[in-house]
Amino acid sequence: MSPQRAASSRVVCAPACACYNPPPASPSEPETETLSVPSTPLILVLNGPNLNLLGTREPEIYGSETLAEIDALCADEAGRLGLGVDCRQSNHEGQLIDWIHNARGEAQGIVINPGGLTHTSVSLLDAIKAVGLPTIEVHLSNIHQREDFRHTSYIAKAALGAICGLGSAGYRFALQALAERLSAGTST
Ligand code: CA2
Repeated sequence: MSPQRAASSRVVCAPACACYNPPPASPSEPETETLSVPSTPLILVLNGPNLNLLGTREPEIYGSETLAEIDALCADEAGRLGLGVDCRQSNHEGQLIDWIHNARGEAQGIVINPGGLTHTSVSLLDAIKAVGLPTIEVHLSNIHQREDFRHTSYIAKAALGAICGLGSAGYRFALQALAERLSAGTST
């Protein structure tokens, strides 16, 4: 397993469903009616550089939860909302960009805490714009109450919205916002 893959966990929480999807009829059989099983919308939850260190330092800024605990919170909330989540973290800009590209056709939305790349990365912004998926930016801390260089977000230019300063609850609220948007039938 590569180091990047080790930082990824895919949790797909399918809602209970009573639909029956029979196997395809053989050519000799008369055509039968097929009831399709609705697929579970998948949300890619991305965390950027240094967020793997959560829970080890600076709890007064970022809280005391670990990233594994935040991933578990996302999986729980997604299950409650009838969504699946694919939670990934990388310290590498290119890896995050590749995951965003791969989300096209696979995921229906993105929740991203880009870490420090928020304030520097035009390339991450371009990737989010390129895939056109509804994206919500999350920050654990209130970036507007911190140093001036944290007040600018490149990602905000492409994001549907941003949540900051609410700690790990921000990820829950982001999933709720995407669920509401998807159920309203809006895909971007
Ligand atoms: O508040 C946030 O979520 C941030 O995205 C976190 C980034 C920071 O650069 C952004 O301005 C705001 C940094 C994450 C670093 O996380 C650490 C956690 C524990 C120990 C050290 C770093």
